Amino acid sequence: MGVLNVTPDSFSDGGRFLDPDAAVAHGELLAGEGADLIDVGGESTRPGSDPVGPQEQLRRVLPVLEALCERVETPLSIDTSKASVALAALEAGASFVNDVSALRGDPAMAAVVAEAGADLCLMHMRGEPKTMQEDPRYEDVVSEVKAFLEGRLAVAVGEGVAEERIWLDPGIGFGKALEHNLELIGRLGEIAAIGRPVVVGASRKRFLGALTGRPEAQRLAAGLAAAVLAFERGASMLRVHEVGPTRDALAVAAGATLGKRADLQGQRQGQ
Ligand code: HH2
Repeated sequence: MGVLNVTPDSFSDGGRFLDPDAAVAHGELLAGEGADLIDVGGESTRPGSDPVGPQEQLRRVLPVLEALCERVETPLSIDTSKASVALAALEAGASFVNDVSALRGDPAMAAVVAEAGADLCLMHMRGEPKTMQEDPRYEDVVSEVKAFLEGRLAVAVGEGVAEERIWLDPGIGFGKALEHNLELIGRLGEIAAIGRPVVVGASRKRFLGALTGRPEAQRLAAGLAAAVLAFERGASMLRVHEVGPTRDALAVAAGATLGKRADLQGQRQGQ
């Protein structure tokens, strides 16, 4: 999943793609690099950010979605928690709703997704972006995130969203300290065991800076390591800013996984 932030204030690329032409060109680049999905968002959810109203989100993302629909084959996702934004994006040709509030941001969201037959990503967040990084605490972060996602999955299905269209995301960096992010990646298999495909967004995030001492623009290698670890532990989709390098890293990780299986098979056959 390639990230396309049409915002003035996203944490790593704020302002770069606020101009619709620049945003469309970047979307085409992500598609050319082999993205399976392009996630278009008009609201930053970085720690400390203020919410952006639906009108302004639509003003930012709609022209970009409309143009990309014409120009790329890649499926499009709308990154929003607002039902009216999701509805207009789906009408413009998006087929995936990435809701970081997991249906808690707008009571009308589930119906919009259900009626459109769209895919839906439900993400875990502790608190809200403005305050979520103020001393987040958990007894056991993995079991708490897992219980939350199971609960939101049940709500979504109860409100008519087809279960086979639902993706789950532990929300790396959303109300989590360094050790929480590391534990969630390390024990991602427990989230995947819920039985729905898992999305992980670690790209350029602050915990990578804490581990490497590098600013956002220099966190690609750290992000690739996180993507490979998440893949190994069962992630089905990686939400990333750099699609080409991530595809390469995952091609090697997937090849090695296949190799491991072939190796085991060989051992079983006594070779
Ligand atoms: N992370 C961000 C935004 N949306 N959606 C999902 N499903 N998972 C994530 O981890 C996730 C997300 C934050 O990253 P970014 O879009 O680069 O920054 P900003 O929120 O500042 O626009």
